[in-house]
Amino acid sequence: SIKVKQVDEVKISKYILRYTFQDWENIVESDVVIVGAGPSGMTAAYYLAKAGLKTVVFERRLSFGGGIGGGAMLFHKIVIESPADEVLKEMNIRLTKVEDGVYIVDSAEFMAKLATAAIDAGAKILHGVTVDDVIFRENPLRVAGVAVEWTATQMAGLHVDPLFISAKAVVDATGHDAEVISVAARKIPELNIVIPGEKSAYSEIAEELTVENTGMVAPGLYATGMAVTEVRGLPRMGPIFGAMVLSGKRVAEIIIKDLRY
Ligand code: 48F
Repeated sequence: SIKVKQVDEVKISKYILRYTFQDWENIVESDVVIVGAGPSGMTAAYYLAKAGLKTVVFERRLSFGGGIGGGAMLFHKIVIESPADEVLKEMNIRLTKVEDGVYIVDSAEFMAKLATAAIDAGAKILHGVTVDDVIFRENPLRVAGVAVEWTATQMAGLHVDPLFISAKAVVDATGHDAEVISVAARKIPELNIVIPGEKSAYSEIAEELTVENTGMVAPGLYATGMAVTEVRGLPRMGPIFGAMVLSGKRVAEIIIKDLRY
């Protein structure tokens, strides 16, 4: 018979609490906070962590991948175009070539391996946590971190104050709603952030425009992925994901440069 190590309930609880709080104490002072574990956020996390930056991803849900899992109308294939295939190949994600520079990928493999790549590079991904505000500082005016709350607390509508996490860079990778940039625009008018909102689909041009417009929105605050289309008034592109990956890579490169890392 298999001898299974016996661990009592008290020990189980103590180990979980001890190591959880060790992580949280470390995370409260991060280099980079990424909000959202979708394709753009996890790609950014991969490159930032790989460069040695202390990177944490807060994800509202209990899953990885954001819009990857839903694919297009729940179909489990996603289109990727060059040069994003190079990033996926680096993560051992298998691609099927459908024409020159155009590939098909399985959504489950894309989600799982992208998350694995980010975690293996050293990024911390925490689930069930919602970012509902930012921290700011004056002289110079900048975003200096985020406020976090349990998603469950928010859903229950309980009156609970958040915890604060400091960061040298905050990345809005929340997708179509650009939630973090929206709250900063509303609550810190001095940042002069104007959000025109996303346009209807025009896939051919939307991909490149999204990557090109990726970057800083205000000091300390960056946009990647569909948050870029919302904040810059660009068209959407639907279930082609090359720009999400390339935008994640680009925001990481910009932050690495800005932090002179
Ligand atoms: O929506 P999502 O996948 O964003 P993305 O990286 O990619 C967009 C594509 O999936 C697709 C598309 C491409 O053509 O149109 O929509 O821009 O991932 C965003 C993640 O952020 C989480 C959300 O649950 C999702 O997993 N999220 C959103 N708001 C918050 C958040 C928040 N306030 N706090 C924490 N997580």
